[in-house]
Amino acid sequence: MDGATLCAREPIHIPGSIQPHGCLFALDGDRKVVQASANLAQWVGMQARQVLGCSLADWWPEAAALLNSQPGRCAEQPDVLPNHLGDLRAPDGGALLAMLVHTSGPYDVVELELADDRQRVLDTIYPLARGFLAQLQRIQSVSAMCELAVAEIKRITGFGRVLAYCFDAEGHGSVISERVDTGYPSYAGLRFPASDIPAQARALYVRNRIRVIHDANYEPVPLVPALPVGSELPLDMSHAALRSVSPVHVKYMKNMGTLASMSMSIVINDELWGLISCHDAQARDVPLRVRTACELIAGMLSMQIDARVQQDRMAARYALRRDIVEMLTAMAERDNVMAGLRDVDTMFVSFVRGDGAAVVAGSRCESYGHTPERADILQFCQWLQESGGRNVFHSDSLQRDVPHLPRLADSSAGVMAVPISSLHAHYLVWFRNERVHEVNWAGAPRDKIDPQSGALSPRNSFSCWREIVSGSSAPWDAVQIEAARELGHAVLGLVLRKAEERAALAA
Ligand code: BLA
Repeated sequence: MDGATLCAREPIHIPGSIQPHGCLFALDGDRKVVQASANLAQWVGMQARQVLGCSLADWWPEAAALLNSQPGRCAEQPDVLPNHLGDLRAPDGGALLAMLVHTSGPYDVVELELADDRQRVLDTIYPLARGFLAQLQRIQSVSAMCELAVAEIKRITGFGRVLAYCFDAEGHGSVISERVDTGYPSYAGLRFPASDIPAQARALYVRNRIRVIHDANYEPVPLVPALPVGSELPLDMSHAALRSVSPVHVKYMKNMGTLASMSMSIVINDELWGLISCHDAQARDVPLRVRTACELIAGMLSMQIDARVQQDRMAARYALRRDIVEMLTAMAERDNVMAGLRDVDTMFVSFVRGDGAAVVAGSRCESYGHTPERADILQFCQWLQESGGRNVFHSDSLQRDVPHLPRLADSSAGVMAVPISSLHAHYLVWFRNERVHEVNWAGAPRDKIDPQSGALSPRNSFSCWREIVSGSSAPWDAVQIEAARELGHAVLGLVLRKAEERAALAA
């Protein structure tokens, strides 16, 4: 099993414990306590064992009233994310506590932490959200949007390092903006390997969009009893704000010199596009109002990035369609596809950002720009035809994906081919040159196996480790692949129509 699979097996949603900066209890459908954190007494003056099996209304009527006062909370539409219902004093009259509630399976999960001053909440969050949104809307580029969000979050949280990073197709994350205090190493421009955040954690962060760890040296507080009363399954804590975090990740933080962290998800189209990550060398509290403000900022940022990405994609699609129409017109004016493309050869090559392109019809091949030898292109198309693929074929590494035709990779690194006949080996083919580039990793991205446990452990160093990537071209993006497919279909239609016209004339 590889390291990433191993990491993805850790059931981080059922740690059976919480971080100690608050307390938690779970209620069944009758509002009776079925499980509580062992530190309950410290927060509400009652031992976990004392309240188990008791109805909330009996031991803490104010909390039961607050829970009932929420018109939005109903069985049909449960709140799966912690919702701040309000503030109240503990039954023993202690500190003012903020009560957050969410639904997990058959349970209502109540979390309590120190409340914020209400007036400060109104004074800070609303002007901040309004100001941030106004500034955000004036910005065009995604990186400038991230810059703004990072600066704003740094200002309101005071974390020593705040950065935004976005994931690539393989799940590696590159730091696109960063603000750091002096004394912190900078991670700007570095790439963090996908294995730093295993798959189950990514899936969780799409739903649960903010996570805080006050102190990486914390002692987890167990839930009592280990399973909710009357259940054989552990409490699913996916959405609990106080959920105890994976020990592997705690080790990672410490290796990074981070004692406190907060991260917010940037979610686009239900996918984790990136994260804003905050670090501090010292343990620190993050009050509820600050968390809420940061969550809002990350939400607004996600929406604005989404809008920008969609607009860019539309513009790219529009430009490609314009080229398709022009190339089809040229082909329609000529007797055949080859002659038509000859008239628009520059556009044909640059259409999907190729360095060269070829049109192949059986044993004939015409090529433009930088391509392999024609004989090698023909051999490649023969292979495509024999392997029966009627779809777009694309690769950013010929040496990896087409190793049995090594002469292709000698002159080009990437290829995309689309069939233009349903019977014969007729193809449009684009080639891309090799792109040698440097990747600056935040520490060598090698799996590190713990010799004792056999488990993968986080790396110790995050300083720049340079890799020279060769043997591949720039990747073909989804809009380009789609456009090639469209052009292929349209040419196929055109060829058929011309054949029909010829048949009609001959008849
Ligand atoms: C979780 N790893 C995470 C999280 C981040 C990172 C942000 C989310 C938890 C949080 O909000 O703090 C990684 N942190 C980063 C990165 C940066 C950063 C990339 O600040 C960039 C600046 N981690 C490993 C290995 C494993 C691993 C080898 O390095 C697996 C064995 C696991 N990471 C791991 C797990 C979690 C995690 C299990 C989930 C933690 C949890 O939510 O319980």
